[in-house]
Amino acid sequence: MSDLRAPVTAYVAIGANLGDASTAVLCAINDLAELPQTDLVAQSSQYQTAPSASSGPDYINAVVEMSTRLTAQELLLALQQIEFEAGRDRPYPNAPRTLDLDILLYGEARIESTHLSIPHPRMFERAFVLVPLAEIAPALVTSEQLEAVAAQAITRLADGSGS
Ligand code: PH2
Ligand code: MG
Ligand code: MG
Repeated sequence: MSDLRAPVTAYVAIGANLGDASTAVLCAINDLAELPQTDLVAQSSQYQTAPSASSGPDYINAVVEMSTRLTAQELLLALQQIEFEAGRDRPYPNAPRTLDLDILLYGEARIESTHLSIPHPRMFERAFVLVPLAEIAPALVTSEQLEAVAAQAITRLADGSGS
């Protein structure tokens, strides 16, 4: 008998604002696509965004949709490993970072544990999450929610390498 869990649709936010942030986001998407028991379903464009309650250069942000048989906890550990391999340092909350990977949604799950809150508690306050999420999953974001973050600076970057 198979003990495979059913696949779950998860959305992950990607952010970086140190070093070559655009390449870091692309590499992270490749790493996410290679996670075990996981398929990458969709990826948003990259967006340049002003730091929000953070500092340093502008961020590059994106959101991906994945179909995964990993549990939320397993997915969290996998994301932390990718962040670690990208040189992520955590000197203080919201410090500039080489790579940040946050689970926004994991199926219909509602999780409140020490290390994991799903849905992400601040996702609806942030244009850098809602705009790329709306690009790949328009049914998940209302026009009122987008309107509420419309004052936040965000620019969609052209596809491709930009060279
Ligand atoms: N992430 C934060 C805090 N502030 N600002 C932008 N523009 N993009 C981010 O990814 C971001 C942020 C905490 O994770
Ligand atoms: Mg974050
Ligand atoms: Mg994070």
